Amino acid sequence: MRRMAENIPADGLLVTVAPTGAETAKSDCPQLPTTLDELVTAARRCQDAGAAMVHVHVRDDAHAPTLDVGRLTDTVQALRDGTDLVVQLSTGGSVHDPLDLRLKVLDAEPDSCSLTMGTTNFGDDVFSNPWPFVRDLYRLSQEREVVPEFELFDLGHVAALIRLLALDGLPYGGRVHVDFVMGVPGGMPGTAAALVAGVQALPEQVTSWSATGIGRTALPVALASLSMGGHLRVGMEDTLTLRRGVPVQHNDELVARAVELGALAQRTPLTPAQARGLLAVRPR
Ligand code: KMH
Ligand code: ZN
Repeated sequence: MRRMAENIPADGLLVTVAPTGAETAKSDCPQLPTTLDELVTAARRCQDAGAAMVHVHVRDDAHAPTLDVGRLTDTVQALRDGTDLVVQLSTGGSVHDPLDLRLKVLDAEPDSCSLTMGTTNFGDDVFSNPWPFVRDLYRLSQEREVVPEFELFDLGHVAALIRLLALDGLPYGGRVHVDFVMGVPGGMPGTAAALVAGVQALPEQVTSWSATGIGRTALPVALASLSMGGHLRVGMEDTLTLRRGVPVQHNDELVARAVELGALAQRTPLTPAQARGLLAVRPR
């Protein structure tokens, strides 16, 4: 792995929060932040608890996932007004979103965007990321100067990342940040063994990596990531319970737990400004 950016403490821990996602219905989880006000409040609380980046899925007035560019743009602006967080928009959307709309997400001018490195079975559905789409989205992110976070759901996605970087070069800003999304039914399991295999396979251009475990794999993945010096993503997109029978009420509970685990591993949460340096996002 290449050297980290200047002025980023070696013990720094990037905590990303994914507060909403596209899979959980508001009716099943009324505390899920789905309105703009709820999202900004949740993001602010998460920043206060130690998060430095927010991974955003937007909902419409009926609380259903949407990729409406007007809403995405307003959301980016509201998060910039209400927090200092690095704003990352999901280009994954929901499994039902068409590829052309997913490319349009970059019109909302986020700091960062997710970029999944291949198609994966996703529960009973398919999360479609054909290779030509991956390349189109990557080249668009370079053109628009938006820093991608490469989402790796499977070991094959690491191989695809190696191929992409060889063909199309480095992202805007020159740093390469990846996130292992583990424990999706159909993707790699949320285990320490799978994470070790993924990290060992990363190309040398990668400058930072984080991991998140879906559902009950959240804790094993977080502990495995910390044990290897990785960063953490947490949030209600991925995990709705703190432990069996104890629902998450606010995303900042998950952020606070990540910070506590980090403290045990002698890691200090990065500030949003430090995260901007780590990821080399464009100053806006
Ligand atoms: N909602 C999933 C189908 C991303 O945000 O880029 C895809 C997802 C990944 O959440
Ligand atoms: Zn997402």
